[in-house]
Amino acid sequence: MSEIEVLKNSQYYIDLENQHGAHNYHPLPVVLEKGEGVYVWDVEGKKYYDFLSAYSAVNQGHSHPKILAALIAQAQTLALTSRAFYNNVLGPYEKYVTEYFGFDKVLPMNTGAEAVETAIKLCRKWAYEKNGIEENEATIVVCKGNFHGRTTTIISFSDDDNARDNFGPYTGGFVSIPYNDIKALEEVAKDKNVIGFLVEPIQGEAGVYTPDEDFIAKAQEICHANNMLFIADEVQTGIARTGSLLAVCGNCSCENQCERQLTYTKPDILILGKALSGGAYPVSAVLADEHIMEVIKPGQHGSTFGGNPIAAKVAVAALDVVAEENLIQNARRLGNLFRQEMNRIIEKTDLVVKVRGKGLLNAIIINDTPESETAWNLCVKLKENGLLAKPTHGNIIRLAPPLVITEEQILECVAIIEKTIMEFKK
Ligand code: IF1
Repeated sequence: MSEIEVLKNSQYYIDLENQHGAHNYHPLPVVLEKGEGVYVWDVEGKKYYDFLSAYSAVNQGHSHPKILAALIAQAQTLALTSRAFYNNVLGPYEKYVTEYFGFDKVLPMNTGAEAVETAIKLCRKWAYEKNGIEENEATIVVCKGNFHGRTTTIISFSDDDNARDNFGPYTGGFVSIPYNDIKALEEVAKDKNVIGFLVEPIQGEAGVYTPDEDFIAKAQEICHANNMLFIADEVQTGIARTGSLLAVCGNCSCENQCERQLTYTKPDILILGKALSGGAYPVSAVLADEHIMEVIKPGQHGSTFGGNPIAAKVAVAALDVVAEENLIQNARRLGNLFRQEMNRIIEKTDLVVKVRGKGLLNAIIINDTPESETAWNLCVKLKENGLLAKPTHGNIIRLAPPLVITEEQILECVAIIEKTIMEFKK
């Protein structure tokens, strides 16, 4: 019997995922097939603006030709050696990325969570071997509302029940303080076993919380006054997303070639991921200066794919694109324009109460309870009008397009958002 041609529409693919895949996500009902720059297309051929950018992994735009060319060329040459042997790609990448961000050393990994785990292990080892902290007594400070990944250790210090419940027993050695609370950090830092502060310079998943202007700089001061390492998780905020090379760069915009302006707060350990590859390949990295990184000796940490030749070439291309296409300046300028336009819209509606963010990492707060479906339903309407976005928590919608977006495109997106908000019925 001839096979009836199954109509492979969106529902076909949604059903496949529901039937054969773990239900560890609740995606918006759209099935994507193609991406290019700021646009994605679904299987029915409908075109959308991507206002999530794969959670800030696709800062350089979908399928960037320069990044793909680097990936394809290296994949056709030498994809993976493991670190059992040297290769001719890793060293040049390590030189490039350490000079790009101003650190002595890099430890290459694959996912953001792996890089966060690496930073935690590095900080602990530094404390035991260089500061005489008693074995198993090391404590790292984290913030309430944090999101640093989903491994067992990382969710051990999460206060999001959904991310943490029933995954115990949990890893010890962490103490939690309110985000943006310098006095609380000062207090916990008095404990000699407190050895580090792991923090997102802007809390993305919590709802794009931007701290006080001087929070990061003051936090670093407290760390250094108490022999603690300042550990910046820039997996989501880094690589030009917030209108600076790094969110810890404060108000620098690299126009003056990053002369380490006063507003730059250099972390002791810098964690990168996501857009380090432009979304083309899992690439993450931990950067630190020699006096910290030297505590890791051969055989003490690593991963099969960490720093593989494809990852190395892709990361160089992805960082080249950030500089060549002035993505820092574009994110800063268009982020200001976007918030200005959103504030104009907020004046005309009571559906949205606030817009907040930095560069092109923004969020709007919907005038309803976090338990309501309003933010979700608004995202479904945005999808119908050609723009893809998704709520972070409850009533907060993250709005983060690729940084290659133009002024004309962002104004078109503002028009879509305005139309959707003004027509929306709760
Ligand atoms: C998911 C959230 C964002 C991160 C920061 C480390 C990691 C992430 C600041 C880990 C990853 C991703 C994970 C992804 C969705 C997304 C996310 F909604 F989960 F919380 F962006 F806000 N540090 N964030 O944001 O990096 O291991 O994923 O490469 O798990 O659903 P990863």
